[in-house]
Amino acid sequence: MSIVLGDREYFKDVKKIKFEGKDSKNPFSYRFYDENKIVLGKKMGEHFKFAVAYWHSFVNPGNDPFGVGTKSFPWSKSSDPFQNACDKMDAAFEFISKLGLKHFCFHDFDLIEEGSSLSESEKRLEKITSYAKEKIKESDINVLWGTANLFSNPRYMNGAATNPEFDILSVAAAQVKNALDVTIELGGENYVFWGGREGYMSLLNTDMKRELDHLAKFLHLSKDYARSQGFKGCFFIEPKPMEPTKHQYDFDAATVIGFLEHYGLDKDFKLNIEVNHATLASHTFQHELQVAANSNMLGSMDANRGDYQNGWDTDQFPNNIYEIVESLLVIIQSGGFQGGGINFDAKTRRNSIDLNDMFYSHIGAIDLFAKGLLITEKILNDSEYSKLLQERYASFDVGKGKDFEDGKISMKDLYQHASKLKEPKLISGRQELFENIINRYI
Ligand code: XUL
Ligand code: CO
Repeated sequence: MSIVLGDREYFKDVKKIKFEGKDSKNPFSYRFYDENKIVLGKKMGEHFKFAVAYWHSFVNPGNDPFGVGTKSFPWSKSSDPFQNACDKMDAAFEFISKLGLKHFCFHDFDLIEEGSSLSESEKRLEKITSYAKEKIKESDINVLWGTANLFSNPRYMNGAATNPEFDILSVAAAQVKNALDVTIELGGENYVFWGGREGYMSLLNTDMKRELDHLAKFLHLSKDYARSQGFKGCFFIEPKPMEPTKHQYDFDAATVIGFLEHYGLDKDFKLNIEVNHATLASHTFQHELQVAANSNMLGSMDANRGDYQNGWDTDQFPNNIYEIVESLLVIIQSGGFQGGGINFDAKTRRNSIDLNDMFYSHIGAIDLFAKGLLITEKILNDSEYSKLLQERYASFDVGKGKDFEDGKISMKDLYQHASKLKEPKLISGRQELFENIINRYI
């Protein structure tokens, strides 16, 4: 059966977004994002690999716990789920290409509505995958990562891979198998596991050790299956400390790295770090990136921001230049993302109901990262920042300090060195000076 692609234009008012330079007042232009500009040795576009999140932009109509959706999308109006899915995909590809981006991320049932049985869902996924393959072929848009939604269906109320019921765990496994098949079929570059409801509400009814063992087995089986199907990409775990469960098992980067190493998953899995998840864990985003980078596991990031006054995952589009510059310092100095890129896991506010709002939000965020990268380049190349940081550790570059780093000195050697010292001189951390240098370039 030959596939006929839809030809409706959904965003008629908007032409392709172009780079117009920093003085542009055109809200449909980039002021800093110049895809092919070489910055720090690489094209801007390659540093970032921006991706649009299917769920926030094309599926979620803006419902919240107090009210139904406010956004009436012109796609997905048919009573036929396949037609809806094709319309949604046409809109998504039009939007992504008008932004001049090359990637998107999806959950299985963002692509098409879940069926009433596993086999019905599987048929639907097969159909929309064929359609997506054609859309990918006729564009230069690819899948940054795919994933399975293992948290919306009521069957997952007690978790998926960590559910106390084996039958539910196996339904989750079937769903992951299908989502992996779709990701592989579409040439997806990576696959994400966000532990949607993998956690607990009360420890009283929870055997935590057993649930963690199950989660590790589940991830091993998923990885082995994907590899057996020829998947060469990276698997990412996305840490989050809470919400929807009181305590999520993938709490933060350090917890996840410990888990991966403990269960022998550290060769295949890296991390997808999300801004608002970091702040929910009482860390800065920069901290989480650095922890991942320390273990050579900085795979990808989900870009958004939280709200200083709210204690939940508000998933707002990023707009804080200080946070982005400090984060880019970590990302660039650790050699960039391994396999992944920057997925806009962010939603426009519930009252931002125009289609144009989807453009403003993405343009603003893309430009923020581009501006941040230009600032980062200046800080690293023109300022005394790197030198000052290096100097702070200069006592480990020579003599006994170097021997210590090289593992050539014992506890007794340290004792003898200390015994010969008077009280060591105190040296300032000069935090404000470091902050001033960053500010000089912002
Ligand atoms: C939830 C979240 C998810 C994952 C993908 O907080 O971030 O959207 O990124 O399941
Ligand atoms: Co996310």
